Amino acid sequence: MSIKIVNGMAIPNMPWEECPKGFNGPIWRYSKNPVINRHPNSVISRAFNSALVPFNGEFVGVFRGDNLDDIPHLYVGHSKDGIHIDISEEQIHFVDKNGNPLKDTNYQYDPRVIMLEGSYYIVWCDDLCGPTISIAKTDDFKTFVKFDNPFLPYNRNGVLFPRKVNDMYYMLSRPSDSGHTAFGDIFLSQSKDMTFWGKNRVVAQRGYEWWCALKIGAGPAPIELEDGWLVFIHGVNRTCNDYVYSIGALILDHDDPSKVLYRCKDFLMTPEADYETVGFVSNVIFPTCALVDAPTGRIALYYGAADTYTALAFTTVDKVVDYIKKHGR
Ligand code: BMA
Repeated sequence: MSIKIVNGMAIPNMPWEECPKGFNGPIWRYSKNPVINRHPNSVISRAFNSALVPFNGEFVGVFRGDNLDDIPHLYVGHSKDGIHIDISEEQIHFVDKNGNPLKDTNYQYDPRVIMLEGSYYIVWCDDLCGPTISIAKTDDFKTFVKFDNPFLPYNRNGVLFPRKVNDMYYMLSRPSDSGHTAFGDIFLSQSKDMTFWGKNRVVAQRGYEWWCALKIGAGPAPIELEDGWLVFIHGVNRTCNDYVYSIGALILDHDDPSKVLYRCKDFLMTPEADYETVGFVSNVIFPTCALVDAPTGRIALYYGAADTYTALAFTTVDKVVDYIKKHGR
């Protein structure tokens, strides 16, 4: 491994499969995908666009579960191996900073889980008279303390950096409209306290390339490298049959992540497997979580497939960074 992961940890028990012989792409699918099938429990019809972290030698996560009325809520899930995941049937109920229960919002979706300063932060799309970003903090995945409405609507995709940069918390987001949003660019916002966000910068706009010509948005929490931040993204093509979501990547400047050092002009992965091309929303792959084993540079990338399944793909930091640079613009 030649590229060093900074502030990373060893996750020797995370899911892993070697690249299949003869496969030339930058990311390869887990041979036993999907890892979460339809109806993972009695209250959830589909669980996808979700995130796991290492926790006490095992894994814990926050999952988007679309209920039997199609409305998404957030659920805690536990796993010993990152593959067999036991999702709770009781949705997460948030409390305020004094521990008082908050009224459940109408829906919650696309959670990211970020380890930061020894705690875990959940960032997701919430309802505040329309979709926008919420943030909560937990130490035990039992009590989730919600910050006081940090973002205005509409914004459906928030991703926090795993540490302060220049003494500020950094958030990537994708401002949107209240519906299926025929536009989307990645912005960076800064905060001293997780509640008041500003100093907004445009990081990357939808592309000339067709796979990301309609919108782009950040995926999992950025991965810190010695000289940059590796960010997996989703990119959307508008075809005559509807939106197609692929996975791409950016490398942002280490000290000023509003600057893009490399942007991969080609997708890293596009919907091709049956569980990606056929489902509740066909032709969608949406990355939301990356487990990274710092000593080996192995990356296990979790993504929602067809808004129906949770799937897994693998790469290494060397392989993907090399690909981004060779296919960069
Ligand atoms: C996006 C988000 C995701 C969803 C995707 C495809 O805008 O709302 O939750 O996976 O659309 O439907």
